[in-house]
Amino acid sequence: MRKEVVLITGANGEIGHGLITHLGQQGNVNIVALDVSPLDESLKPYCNRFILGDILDTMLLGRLVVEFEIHTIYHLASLLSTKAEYNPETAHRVNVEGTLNLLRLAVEQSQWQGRSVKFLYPSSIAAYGLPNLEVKERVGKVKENEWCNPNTMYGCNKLYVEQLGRYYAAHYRQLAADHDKNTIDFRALRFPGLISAVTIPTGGTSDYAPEMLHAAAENVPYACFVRPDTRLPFMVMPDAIKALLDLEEVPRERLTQYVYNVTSFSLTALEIYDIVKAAFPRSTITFSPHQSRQNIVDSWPADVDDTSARQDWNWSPEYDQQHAFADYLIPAIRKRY
Ligand code: AKB
Repeated sequence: MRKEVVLITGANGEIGHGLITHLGQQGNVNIVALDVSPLDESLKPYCNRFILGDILDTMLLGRLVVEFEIHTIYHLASLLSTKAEYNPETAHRVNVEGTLNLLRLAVEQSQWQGRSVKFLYPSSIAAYGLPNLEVKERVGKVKENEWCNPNTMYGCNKLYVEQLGRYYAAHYRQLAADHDKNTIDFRALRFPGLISAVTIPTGGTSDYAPEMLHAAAENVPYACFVRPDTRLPFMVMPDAIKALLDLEEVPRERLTQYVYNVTSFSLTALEIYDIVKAAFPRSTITFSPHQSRQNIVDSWPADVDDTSARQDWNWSPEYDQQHAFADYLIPAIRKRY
């Protein structure tokens, strides 16, 4: 008999860390983790198996089918927005072709199991693209189907994968005589910028917020790469994990869409600076905008409308701005350094 497991790709990433730690501590699922770099020591006790490998390696994914009965996939592996701009074609391979490999794996698993396999996918505010700052300020909160004209390879990849997920869930091989409607149960979240007390992201463009906070706590000078008035929506990592798990749990018939915005609070870089300075008065933070990265952040919305998630599956973040900094980020980061 094959073992029933949850597969988590991108295990070493920020969300991977949070998710594996949370699921591992609950202890009621078997976790198979996959990443291109060796698994972080802190995650080892929570994983039943770690596989060092690439999601582009189809032989490796094929071997997973032989060994495991995968009922849920959290496909977290991705090249983030800044990194992706340094090699857009590589980003496309990892973010799109890699995801296609996982979608095929999910289809194969669902055929073996005679039931649909849940596929949880973290999309992003990078899927949006606003033409200029005047529009960004004017539109405020954006809905899922508005302003989907991303300016980055990462954003294009996220938007396309959302569509691929919808296709695999509803129309995959629609002309085949044995066309099966219940192949993949695809569910995606458009996350805002994420801030964790435990890990520092690499290669993102919303990273100035966590970087500012961690650098201040470590007493290392930090030059913020966006202007003080730059506004983005954010969420702390425990709420990102909560959103993924809440969405995973909800019965399919309650979901009216495949992709949901989720968010918690919206802040300017200056507001983040003020909070960080108040907590770490000796920190040295300056603003030194990097024009190209600034342009990317300027094309992302100042806030998102998560009404659909609130209505369909009672989404609500546990941490508002005050609670996020005062009760989670600052105490945990202070302890860490
Ligand atoms: C990035 O900056 O690339 C990510 C994101 C907003 O998806 N944090």
